[in-house]
Amino acid sequence: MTATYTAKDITVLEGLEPVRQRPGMYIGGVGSAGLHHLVWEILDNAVDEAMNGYASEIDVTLHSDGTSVTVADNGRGIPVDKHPKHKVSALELILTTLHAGGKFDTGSANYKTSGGLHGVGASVVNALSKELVATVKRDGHAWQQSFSRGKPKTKLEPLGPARGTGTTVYFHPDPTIFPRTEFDPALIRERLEIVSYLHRGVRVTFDDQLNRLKHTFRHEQGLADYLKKLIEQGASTGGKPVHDTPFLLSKDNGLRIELALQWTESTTEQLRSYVNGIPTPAGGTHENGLRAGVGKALRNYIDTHNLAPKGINLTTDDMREGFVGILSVFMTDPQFQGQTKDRLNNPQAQAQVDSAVRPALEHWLNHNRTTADAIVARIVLAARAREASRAAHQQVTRRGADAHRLNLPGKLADCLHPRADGSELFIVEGDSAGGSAKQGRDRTHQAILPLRGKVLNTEQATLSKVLENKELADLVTALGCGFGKNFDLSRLRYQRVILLADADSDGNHITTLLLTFLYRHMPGLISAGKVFIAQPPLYRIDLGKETHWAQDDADRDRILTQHARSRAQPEIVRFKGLGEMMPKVLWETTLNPRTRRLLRVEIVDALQTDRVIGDLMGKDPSARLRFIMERAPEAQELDV
Ligand code: 28F
Repeated sequence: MTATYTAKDITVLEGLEPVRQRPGMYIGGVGSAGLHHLVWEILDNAVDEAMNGYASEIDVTLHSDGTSVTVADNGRGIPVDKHPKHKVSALELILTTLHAGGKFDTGSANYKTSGGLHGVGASVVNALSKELVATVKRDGHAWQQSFSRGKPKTKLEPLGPARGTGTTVYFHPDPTIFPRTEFDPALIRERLEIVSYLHRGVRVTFDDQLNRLKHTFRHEQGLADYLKKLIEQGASTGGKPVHDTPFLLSKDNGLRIELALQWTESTTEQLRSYVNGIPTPAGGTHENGLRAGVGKALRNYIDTHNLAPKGINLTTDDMREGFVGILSVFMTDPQFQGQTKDRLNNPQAQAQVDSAVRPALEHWLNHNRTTADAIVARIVLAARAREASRAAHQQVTRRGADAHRLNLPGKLADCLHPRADGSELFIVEGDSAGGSAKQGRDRTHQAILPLRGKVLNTEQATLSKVLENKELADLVTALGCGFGKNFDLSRLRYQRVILLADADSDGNHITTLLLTFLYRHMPGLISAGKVFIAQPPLYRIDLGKETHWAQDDADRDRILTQHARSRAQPEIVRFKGLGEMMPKVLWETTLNPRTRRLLRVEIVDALQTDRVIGDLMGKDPSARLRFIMERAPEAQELDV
């Protein structure tokens, strides 16, 4: 039974001066993150009221000035009765004194975090706001009190009869404390959406008056909905789930734990964890407990049903590959570590999560055998991939630097001094082009690897397909630096990797496929600036004794315009393909470091690249169509 608490229960009283003297101590800093902590603090109080079962709605407004916010809940309303000793209302006490924990509610464990960055209480927000107005509806009436920089500007004033109950807090951060007071609507929206996932059933609305957008979030299925969203997001970039039904857990054993997880074909692990609704991107003991619990449950299942493949040992890393999960724990007195307090430290959380997850997951695996076997197959695949790339890796390292003793692909025409400065590997499309390149190159520094036809589109292929593809396996061996988890830039056998394909759309397609493979499986090669695209000429333009080379139609027209006045009649030859070129011409125009033009491949915006590659190369044709239609105006040539 919940004892009703009122003003008399507020004990420890401290002034707010220290907060304005050293705000960083209370909100981590006065930059954008600190500014947004003011929102999170007030929001957490409303969420707390919802978590304790008294509020079902939370409404957040970013006002059109973009620098003030209102948060409202339909909970019980902060008590307004006068404190017997301090002669002021509970509301005023709560907003003007820095008292330890948050609200005390014996009904359910009080999950308010105490101390540190989180749960510093609404009083800190008050101290750091040039204006704050609190409105309370309870006992059939409404009350309001205004503050400035933590000090009351008015008494608690009755606003007359009111229907319903709840608390509303409007605040405008103090520009003398925060250099910049513009809020980020996207950040607020994202956090509110997560609140609606972590607290299933609570209706969270966001009225973004700055952008005139209104959002409503409500997820009865909580984490299951959250996981579905993450899976849908990842599905187009190789993250298709390997089983339909996710594993869901909700349990209270000293701490409350909620979990949703699913395995996909992706090669990365995606785990989002929260403590009392607060994100812990740096992980912590709760995540360690989850990994331990999952590892043990899977190992027990595999051993019980004798599913371990012969000759390959399965590691916890193999179990994490393709794993997508959301872990949300609620506990009293969480301890956060690190400057930005984004890691959970409580030691007992590890055992508590582990002992909740392991038996539940093991039970689920044994009662969903088809799903369980699909998950085990995914883990075995990860193990095979790891073994394969390790074998390729050892292949290279075992034979040391001496390229000739390596069992390099037969098609590779290696250079005399791989690994030396200036050593380059040209990946050339097609055997005929490969022939011209082998003849025209500088053998000391330039190696040629001809690739037959179109390489596999790894964006749409599962990991096993990628590994079976001979062309890509040859490429990995020739490069020598492994891929995926085993990528090791220091093993790269050349200083530069140059993609050389015909100057037509087929060539562009090959280049894109290769870039997709490199970006997905050895992004380190690209981010180290090792990958280039050669620019072979599409036209040769002879003007009298002069010869000019054009990359494409626009280049050709520019050259012709430039020499419009020359008396000589221009002779134009269009190259059908690299294989058509005399080796000497290929050397002069494309291979010779002194005369050629190379494009260095760079990842400017990883997120954007990830999305574009996913759209362009992934399974979802509508995304590709959208991409093309959006860029059609700027496309010079569309080979359809
Ligand atoms: C917009 C932000 O801050 N909501 C809140 C409550 C409700 C109670 C409470 C809050 C009593 C004396 C500790 C009401 N009735 N939204 C919010 N809703 N605080 S903050 O009480 C504070 C305690 O100090 C509340 C009965 N018990 C608790």
